Amino acid sequence: MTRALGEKNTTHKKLVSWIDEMAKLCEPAKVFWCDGSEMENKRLCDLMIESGTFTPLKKRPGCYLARSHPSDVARVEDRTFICARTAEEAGPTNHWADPGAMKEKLMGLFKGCMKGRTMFVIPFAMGPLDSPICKIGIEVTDSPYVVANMRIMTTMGQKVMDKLGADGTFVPCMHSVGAPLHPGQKDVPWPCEPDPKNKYIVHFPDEPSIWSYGSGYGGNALLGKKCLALRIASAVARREGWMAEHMLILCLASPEGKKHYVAAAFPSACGKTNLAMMQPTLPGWKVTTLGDDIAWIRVGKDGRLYAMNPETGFFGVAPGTSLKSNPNAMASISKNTIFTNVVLTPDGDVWWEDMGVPAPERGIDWEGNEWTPGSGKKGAHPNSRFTAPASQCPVIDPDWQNPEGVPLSAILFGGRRPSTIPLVNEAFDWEHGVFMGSACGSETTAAALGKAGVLRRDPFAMLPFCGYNMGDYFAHWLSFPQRTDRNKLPKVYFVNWFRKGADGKFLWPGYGENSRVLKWICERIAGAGKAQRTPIGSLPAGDALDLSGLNLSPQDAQALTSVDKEGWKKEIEDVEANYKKFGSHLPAALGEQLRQLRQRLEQE
Ligand code: TSX
Ligand code: MN
Repeated sequence: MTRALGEKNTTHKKLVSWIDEMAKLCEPAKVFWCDGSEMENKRLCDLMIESGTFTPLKKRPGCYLARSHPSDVARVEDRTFICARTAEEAGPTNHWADPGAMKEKLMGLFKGCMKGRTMFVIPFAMGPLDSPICKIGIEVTDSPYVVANMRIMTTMGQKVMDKLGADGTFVPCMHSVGAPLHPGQKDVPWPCEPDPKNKYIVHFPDEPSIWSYGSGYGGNALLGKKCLALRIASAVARREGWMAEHMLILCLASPEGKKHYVAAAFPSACGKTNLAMMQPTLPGWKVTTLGDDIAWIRVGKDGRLYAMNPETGFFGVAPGTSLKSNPNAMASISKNTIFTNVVLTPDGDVWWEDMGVPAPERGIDWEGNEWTPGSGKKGAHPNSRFTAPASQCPVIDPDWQNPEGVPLSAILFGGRRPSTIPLVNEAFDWEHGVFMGSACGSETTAAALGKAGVLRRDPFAMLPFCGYNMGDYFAHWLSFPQRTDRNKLPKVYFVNWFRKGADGKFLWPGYGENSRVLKWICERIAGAGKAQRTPIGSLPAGDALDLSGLNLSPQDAQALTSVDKEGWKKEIEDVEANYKKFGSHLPAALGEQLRQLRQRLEQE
């Protein structure tokens, strides 16, 4: 049997009838069932070259540049909704909307929204197909750009359809750019809804299903990622007894070859992708990468926590990515990569700010205009991106697609904290670790929305991604000692690469030197590393951090690993103020952690 490109490729009755129903609603010119093949991808990329969406890059095989509409450059948090039954279930950190009223609104928006366009049906899986927590989704979209990106970021195509079979379960994910094409109307390179008030990123965690309208960009449109693998998955994981987290996963191997798997959560602009692919400066130590953004974590048969990356690609921020900050990311994007909103150079390559190579004399900026480095304007958008296959990362871990995941030795939380917070702090126990996660936060950088230089609490780096009441999410984390032997749980740490001295300069060199911190963590896990017990947690003992060959003054080393008592008193007040918004949903155990911390500090 041969099948023509785009023809139906399933016998799944519920899926076929849902697609029929969606086609009736959206009124596309045609329906295209994706199989994920090389030939299909080539066809779609050629069509996008023709429509002006894609510019092929002469200097990089299999690479394309896309420029978005200037109004469609980032996730739209204020247009993101959780449609739980009650506002209380969505909680104080989410925008809630009544499910019935929102469904009605969406029916109106999606009515005829794909006129003149092709409706693509994308079968995708988050996680290896034979993982016990793999989830299959079907994304329906009128954007070929979304298809090409989903092909890199997820397990996508015929193998997923085959796994789904005739009656498997899937998460319906509806997406439209919200720009129907009327007869005779000329298409644009990046169709979308220009009115920011008319975009909707909507989650129905109880069904579960996802509806996204008006944006073609990243997390708004690639529905497997933030929408499914974090917001929906976090709600499902709570019901099923596992965790969906905004975490990188790495493997650290010691010179003796002992492997430790570590998951780490950081708010945005802390260099999560850089840490995931880090090159240790300590001789003999090796880092391999399992993921840079999302970790699904469950209790394994042996009672340990196993982490798995549900994605297959990196959707990374381009500006700042260089051979210096992240050589492994630079190698990952040398081929088969989609670039969005970066500079096009005259020789058919890409460029962005802080790429570590001289800017071209002239180029085309992210808005499609002639650009010179002297113009005073940025050439690449600060949120410009690369979409690259994880398999192309030179240090991808051999177990990155192991369906069982990898056993975690440690969980790290972190943030951009210029003062008070030490370089590394080990939690006394699981509950203290959950407290650290709940107190996670970062000083905003110029690139972020709103003011720069103010502390924003971002519990577990999940503020925009938790699909239910965050107080209940804290309680879910606290439930893990009841799900397994607490001695088998990973140790928890809070790290801060961003402490500054009185002169306003970073005290810690960061990047590959962070291996010194990871080494101490490994030694602690092995039971050897020395620590000083302080009121805030266990810090490295005076000589416990390997600082050999580092040009770090004893005063700076001391500042990085000691307790700033006055700073911590302020910290406690701020965490307590942040806790207030959770009301009765705040677990008593966290109030207790706060009380004990305050007491320990006062007893000093
Ligand atoms: O990614 C970063 N990491 C983690 C790397 C494995 N960044 C970049 C953050 C923006 C995305 C860092 N920036 C890190 C870090 O550990 N540390 C810093 C702060 C810093 C910046 C520049 C220097 C040192 C520290 N440069 C010099 O001292 C020369
Ligand atoms: Mn992220």
